[in-house]
Amino acid sequence: MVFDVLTLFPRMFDGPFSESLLGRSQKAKRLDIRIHNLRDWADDVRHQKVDDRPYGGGAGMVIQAEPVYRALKDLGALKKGKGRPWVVYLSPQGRTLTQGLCEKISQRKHVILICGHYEGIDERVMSWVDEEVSIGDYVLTGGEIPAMVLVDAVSRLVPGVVGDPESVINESFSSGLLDHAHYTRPAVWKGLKVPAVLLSGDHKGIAGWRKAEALKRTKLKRPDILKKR
Ligand code: 4HQ
Repeated sequence: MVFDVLTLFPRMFDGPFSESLLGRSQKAKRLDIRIHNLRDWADDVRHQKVDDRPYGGGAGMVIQAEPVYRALKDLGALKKGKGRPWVVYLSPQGRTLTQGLCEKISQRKHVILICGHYEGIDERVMSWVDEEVSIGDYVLTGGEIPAMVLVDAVSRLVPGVVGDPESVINESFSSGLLDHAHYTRPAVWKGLKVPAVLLSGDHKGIAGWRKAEALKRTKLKRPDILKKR
């Protein structure tokens, strides 16, 4: 899967994408995450200015339409038909990112993410945007962290990124329930015991306990999820 990220702050992505599963999967060519500096498409190559004051006045700056348009054009988003990348703009006005939406996006081969900063981008580029996505109802300083969240959650659904496909299947939300509790050695820690069934080797018993546990937790912590199901 290919992600092209358009941002004014490319260095913000250095850490999160170079470590762990995402780092490894890029080396293994399962993922190609390309970070682009929007300033490379600036009108004014010398000063690389890509923002300006908002028409009508008010606080902050607005990212101009032209650099975003040029970037989208170079990345193949303006052509029509199959093979055209899916263009996502991260903003609080978007559809809330859920596991379901991540699954839908993970079906795409090529996704372009536009990270807004300051007050956002000139509304006129919205005609090239396929989908606006929000990571939740709070205001961030820019779309970079939302883009990282989306790339992370979508990437782990790409075959091979998570080594054992079982861990993707048994995950919170995939089943419509929260995950069950987990324990590891030692079997007794500060007097606290691991539930006996998990040490029993009884696979049916363990599966039953986990299912019941997941249901109990979901009822207790996220009754809203159960209602939706
Ligand atoms: N921002 N989910 C404002 C967000 C956000 C969110 C990104 C701040 C866009 C212009 N994006 N910029 N929440 O708060 O996606």
